[in-house]
Amino acid sequence: MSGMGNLSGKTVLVTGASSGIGRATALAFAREGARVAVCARREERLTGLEPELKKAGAAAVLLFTLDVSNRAAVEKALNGLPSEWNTIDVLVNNAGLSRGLTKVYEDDPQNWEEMIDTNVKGLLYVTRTVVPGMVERGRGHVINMGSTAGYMTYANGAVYCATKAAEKAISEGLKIDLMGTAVRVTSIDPGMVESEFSEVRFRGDKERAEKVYQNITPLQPEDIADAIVWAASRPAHVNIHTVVMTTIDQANSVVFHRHS
Ligand code: 8X3
Repeated sequence: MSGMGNLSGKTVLVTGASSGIGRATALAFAREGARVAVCARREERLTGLEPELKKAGAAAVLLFTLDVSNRAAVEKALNGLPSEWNTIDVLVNNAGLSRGLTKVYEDDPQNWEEMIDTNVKGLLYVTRTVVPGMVERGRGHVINMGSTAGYMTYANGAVYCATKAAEKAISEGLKIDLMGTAVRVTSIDPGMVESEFSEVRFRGDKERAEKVYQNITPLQPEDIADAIVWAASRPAHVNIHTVVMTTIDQANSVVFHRHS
């Protein structure tokens, strides 16, 4: 049922909303009757989302292009939001990516820069710009995308795992920093999710990407969106710190069950 819960009419910002978990999350908030602002780097992928968000039940929709790793662009876009959009109630720091699956001592440093700039610095830039308003208004919720990768490093994934370990530390620290305010902080930490994640990691190598999900039943972006909406819809005095979730076929970063 849309528009009936406590998210109805709330203003939600989802970064990296053009695909995968971000897109599914934007649609899930739309079904709750929220006012949904979405941003991503790829304008053409965002445009198609507008009618879908409206159809799903969004009370209002705002789309804008943003590369969260560009600090000046983040400040300009988020400080310049139209007045009816600048009171963000829920920020979903979803934008993120992995690049490469390689030994550190053989990797291309460009991969590290993209991951650290987006997953760590991008998250910080957006948070730094949005959270002061939440503190001032006495309400708000920051939901960060973590990963099981932040708990246990896997082979050839040192830097990606490091960015998610950083996300975990930043979420914990932000929660401490916000003590005494009404602003909540949640880290949603999934394992393997079937999205464009592996295709982006392998720079478009679909065959290699498909192998990642072969003979397992991965989580779907909608499963993560469910958890995000659940965390956001708890009563105001309840702070969900972390949600660690995997497919039934995954135990941790490295233990999988592959069907024969
Ligand atoms: C995504 C989880 O294990 O595919 O963050 O890297 S994993």
